[in-house]
Amino acid sequence: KKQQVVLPITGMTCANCVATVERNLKKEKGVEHVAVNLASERATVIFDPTLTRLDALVARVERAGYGIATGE
Ligand code: 9UX
Repeated sequence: KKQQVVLPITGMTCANCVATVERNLKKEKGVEHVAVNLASERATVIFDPTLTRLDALVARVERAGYGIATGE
């Protein structure tokens, strides 16, 4: 069963930022679809939970230089 998460991303200010976040999330094994929206500052990710997990997706975003918003 596929799993979908919506990650609130911080630090994205331009279209290149969006592309960077997308590219890095797509590198993760098991990631099947990524849609990053600049206006809403959210990344929607569909992935196979037998191949990866939320922590790994968060780590990808952080390693790319962006953050995950908390407590919104
Ligand atoms: Mo353009 Mo996005 O310099 O960091 S890539 S703002």
